[in-house]
Amino acid sequence: MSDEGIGDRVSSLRLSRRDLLRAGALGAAGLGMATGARALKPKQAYTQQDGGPPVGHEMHGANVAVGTLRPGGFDPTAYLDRFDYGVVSTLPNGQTQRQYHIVATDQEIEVAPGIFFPAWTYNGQVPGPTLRCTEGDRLRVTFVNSGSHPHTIHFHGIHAANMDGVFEVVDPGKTFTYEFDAEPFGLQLYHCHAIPLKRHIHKGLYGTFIIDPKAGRPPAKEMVMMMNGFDTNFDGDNEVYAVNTVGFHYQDHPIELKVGELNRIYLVNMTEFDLINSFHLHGNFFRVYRTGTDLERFEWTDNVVLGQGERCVLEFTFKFPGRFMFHAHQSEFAELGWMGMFDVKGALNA
Ligand SMILES: [Cu+2]
Repeated sequence: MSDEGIGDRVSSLRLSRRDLLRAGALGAAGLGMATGARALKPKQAYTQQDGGPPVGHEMHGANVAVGTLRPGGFDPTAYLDRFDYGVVSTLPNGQTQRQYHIVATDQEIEVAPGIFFPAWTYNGQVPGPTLRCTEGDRLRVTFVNSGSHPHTIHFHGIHAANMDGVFEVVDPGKTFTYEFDAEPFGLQLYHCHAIPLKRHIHKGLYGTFIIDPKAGRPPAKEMVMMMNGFDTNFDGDNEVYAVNTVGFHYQDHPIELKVGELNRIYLVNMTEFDLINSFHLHGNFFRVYRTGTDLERFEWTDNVVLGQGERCVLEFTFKFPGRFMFHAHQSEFAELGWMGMFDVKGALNA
């Protein structure tokens, strides 16, 4: 490309970044979430001036979120391997007990720089905290509903009917304690089951729930990835897609991996409104352990498709150093935020 061509591209990007920041600021001021959401759409990145027509050329694979997140908010990078093991004690019968405390609140969250969404949260974040335990542990989860609507926590797993978080709806200001043994081992999840379910889930009431096998899994760099989306203008369709809530976060902040090191992703799909979501890895293949409930049987592929509520454990090792994309293989989702990058360090592992 000639210098002139590069100059054109740079100046159009610079213009677009100002435009996008302005759009984001509008969103931040609560004047137009839909306006803010458009900041994620690729065509907006190539507008010559305010309201002007798109520039004649496109730049593929260069969709961006512009600006930075408000300090002090949810950090998707920290969320990757932040596990809540609860308050641990031993019961008289020798069983390990883990006590968790979860509070539902109404809280505005940032789903892309300057784009805010009025969420309902578990412990002030979307997704909620990743609860982690070992198969056979006794779990006691105290749930306080400090939100404005009735909620519950419905855990996936094997437990009694009255611990299922469906019929025992917890009204605002009320408390409920769920108590059950952790089984089976695998990658579970939890979410609100109050009705209308679609609304309570898309507002953000869900989280990952890992039950480790008693002997554990092989040592690895572990990452929790919740595929989700946000309907920022409430038209029944998502405007922003992500893993772990913030569109394009891991593109702007690549996840560092090492050549030859085992990586493990706990992948969960809680995307509302769309029938499926998917995870595709570049330059590599991974093992897929469906629901994480079997340590032996797996599928060897580079793309896995999940319906809502489905999850799987992915394991892979990089042979080559460099930057490798991971993203939804639905191009629309990828362009609206569900796009990330691994930055693999080290020498070729021949
Ligand atoms: Cu709810």
